[in-house]
Amino acid sequence: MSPAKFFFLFLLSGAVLVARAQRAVESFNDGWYFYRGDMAGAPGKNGDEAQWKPVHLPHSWNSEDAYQTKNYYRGVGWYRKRIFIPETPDGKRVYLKFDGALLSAAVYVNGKPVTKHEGGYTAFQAEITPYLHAGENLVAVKVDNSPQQIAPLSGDFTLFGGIYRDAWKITTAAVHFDMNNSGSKGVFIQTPVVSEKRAVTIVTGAVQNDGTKNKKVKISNAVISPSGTVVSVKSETVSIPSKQMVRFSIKNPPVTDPLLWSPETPRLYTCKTTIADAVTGELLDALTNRIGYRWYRFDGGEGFFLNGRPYKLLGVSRHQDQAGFGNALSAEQHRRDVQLIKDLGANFLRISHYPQSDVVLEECDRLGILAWEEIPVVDMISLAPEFAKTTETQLREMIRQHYNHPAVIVWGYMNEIMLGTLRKIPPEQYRRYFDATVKMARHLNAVVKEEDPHRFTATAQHENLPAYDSIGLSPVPDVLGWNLYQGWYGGDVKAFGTFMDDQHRLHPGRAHIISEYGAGADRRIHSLRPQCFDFSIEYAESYHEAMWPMIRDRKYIAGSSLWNLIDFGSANREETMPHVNNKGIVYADRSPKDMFYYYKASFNKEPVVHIASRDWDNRAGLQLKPEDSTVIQPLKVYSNLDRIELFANGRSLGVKEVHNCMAIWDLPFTRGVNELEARGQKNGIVFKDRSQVRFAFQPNHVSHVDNAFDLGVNVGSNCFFTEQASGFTWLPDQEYRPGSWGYIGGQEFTNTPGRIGIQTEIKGTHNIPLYQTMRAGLKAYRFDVPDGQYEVTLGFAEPGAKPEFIINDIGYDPNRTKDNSVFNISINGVEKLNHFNLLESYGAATAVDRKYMVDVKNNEGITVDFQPVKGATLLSVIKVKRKS
Ligand code: GCB
Repeated sequence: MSPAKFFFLFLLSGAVLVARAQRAVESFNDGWYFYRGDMAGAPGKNGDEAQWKPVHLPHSWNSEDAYQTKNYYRGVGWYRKRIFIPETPDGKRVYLKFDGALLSAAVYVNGKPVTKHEGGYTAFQAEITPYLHAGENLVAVKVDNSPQQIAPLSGDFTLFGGIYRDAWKITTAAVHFDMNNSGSKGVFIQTPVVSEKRAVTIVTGAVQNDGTKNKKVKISNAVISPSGTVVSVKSETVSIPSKQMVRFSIKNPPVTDPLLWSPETPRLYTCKTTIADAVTGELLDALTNRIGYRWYRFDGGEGFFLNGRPYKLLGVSRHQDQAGFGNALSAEQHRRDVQLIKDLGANFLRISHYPQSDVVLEECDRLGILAWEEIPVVDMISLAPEFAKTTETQLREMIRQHYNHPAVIVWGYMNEIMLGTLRKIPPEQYRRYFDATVKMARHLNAVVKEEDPHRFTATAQHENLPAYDSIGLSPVPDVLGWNLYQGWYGGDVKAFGTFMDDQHRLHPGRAHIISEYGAGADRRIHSLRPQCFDFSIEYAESYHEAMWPMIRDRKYIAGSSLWNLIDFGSANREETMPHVNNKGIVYADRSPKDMFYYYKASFNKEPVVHIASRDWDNRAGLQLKPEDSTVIQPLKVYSNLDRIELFANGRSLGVKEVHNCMAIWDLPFTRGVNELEARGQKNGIVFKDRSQVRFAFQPNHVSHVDNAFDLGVNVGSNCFFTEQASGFTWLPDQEYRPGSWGYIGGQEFTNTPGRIGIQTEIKGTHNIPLYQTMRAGLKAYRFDVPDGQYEVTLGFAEPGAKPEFIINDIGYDPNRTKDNSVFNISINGVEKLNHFNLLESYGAATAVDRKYMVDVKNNEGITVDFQPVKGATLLSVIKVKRKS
């Protein structure tokens, strides 16, 4: 029997025979009680359970309020749990490990402080053996998510408080791997030399002897191939005095002809590291890690290389929350998200803006997704020494905890660090902040190199170039990430290409990743004439369809991670979906938006055919002439096949060539359900997609409408708006023409030049976007309807004072404000509202609706007249329903 094989069998049998002595890992998630707020004496035994709520980890106290208000609870929360121990652990050591508690935590056992942790996104563990006694013990954890000198100081994401990841109880023998190294496993695997011929594995770590006697131990490291064969074994024997720790470094014999790891072939070796009693052979501790043999580099001119070949990083960024859960996601929820990334065909994930669950990294290893992971130093730094300290700790913890994941290629340590600095710091203090920021960047960069010399460093910077370049920040990291939003927060999307080409020309040696780009997309909003910042699905699609080819075709761009995979919680945002950033290509419930399939078709070789109508499967359209039996609207199919044929209600609309992974038809929709089918072929095999669109007709000519007439208009907007609850669609606004309907006079209102509407949360409605757009200064709104009785609904919102500062809104203008409006309204000459003062009666940003019954006689139609008293007249919504 070969020594390697013998060793493996030994490991297996050892595991069975001496299982008692080995480490036991057990979840510590159940039976907790939670109290929101601070409480004197909370770590002790108060018998006050009635005030506590039973919870199960992962848990966040902001899973609801942070999706409803920007003033979500940021403060202290206590967790308590009783544990019963039949007898004090005999020679064993007991540890508690918390995978994540945001933002800081303090652990107590039986009323005594055990450990503190600062940083909401890295794990921590502590030994509790000395605090335990036989019988009942009480574990208490104080968690605090109020602002502290801990990154992030701010950011476009919610700081959901709580013990929001798993907790574990780990029991070890007296001799064990180091349990006191920044929440890591205490064993670190390096593969410093990898080629197609050979791969070198070095395992370093430390062994602690907590026993009362000196111990001679054998530390062994076995590398096991993906098919289960032991391919390399190496051991060393060391003596460890009682209560001492000894470091080790084992260099295994190289693995020859290694099976390489890559996104296409994510082949994982297993690395089993053990400690055995050198005299009796008793197995004392064992750890298993995964190895992926791969090598890679970045090149300023040629982009990224994996295993010696040019390789484009096709990627997404991901935040870790889900509406309804906050950040308290189960392992299964995290796995589902990584699978989604794989399904997309991506090979790269920017784990933004903070370290995420180890499960995410495990899945990246397993599925083959290269990762950039970063610490949450976002928007700006603080000059306080505690901030520097907690930041460095977060960085070291992230690296040590996720060191053994082959998926990781880049460690990041700053995101848009000039954005907050320039916006929040008074100019006279700029210099101090600039200097401190550069100093911190250099230091953090050096910390990464010290911790992990084999990986690359990165920062992500926003478009404001001079800020980063002039202070010397841009050259610090190995890889420069760019968060670029031309075509969203302002400017034309095409400006992206020229911007990057300039950068490349100026700094030909720099490696670039497009670490963010994206556009908001709200399923309820659609447009046939999409515009920047209208939040329509169609604008976001056109933006991505323009961006991706520009990235793809620039060889010097190593890759990209679009912003964002999933709509995520950002309590401070007040766009069409307040408290959510809706730039996801997937909805919060993880159902894909249609544009997911644009990327799926672009990233994949396997055939994709997707009718891009799922986001708009309940449409309405304007019937131009009363006799028209169809209404024409565009219908797009995303595909990576050469040609697609589209069928509507069984009739072919012809074959179209696919360009940039899409083909578009002018589709004559009929009233009611339209059955659609798209077909393409590859190598003689037919690939199909089917979907349905329900279509409602709305008349342009209204002089003969019957009782079914019910027409709503999204006044002041180019967009259709479909109410989720009822499926009713409001049409885009239009100018009045005789025989038809529309506004007379005025203009679309915005309080920010270049924007559409207002970005302020509107109170009192589920249909916020309807009220965020409006027409100001209009004279009248007119419907040329026939005589009869009608219900006329008018909807308003007063934009009022300037909106609150949102740091990530690059287009934010601190001066935007509006005088409040006072106006009169009459319908067909009858006064309905006199000195209507929205601000005074309802307050700003509040949806106000009025319904009126109107008898139309003598072919007068309906005219709603607006007469200003002060400021401009306003209208957000109008709806006319024929009653009889
Ligand atoms: C950025 C930030 C990110 C924001 C994003 C946005 O550049 O890095 O945290 O969420 O922009 O959507 O504005």
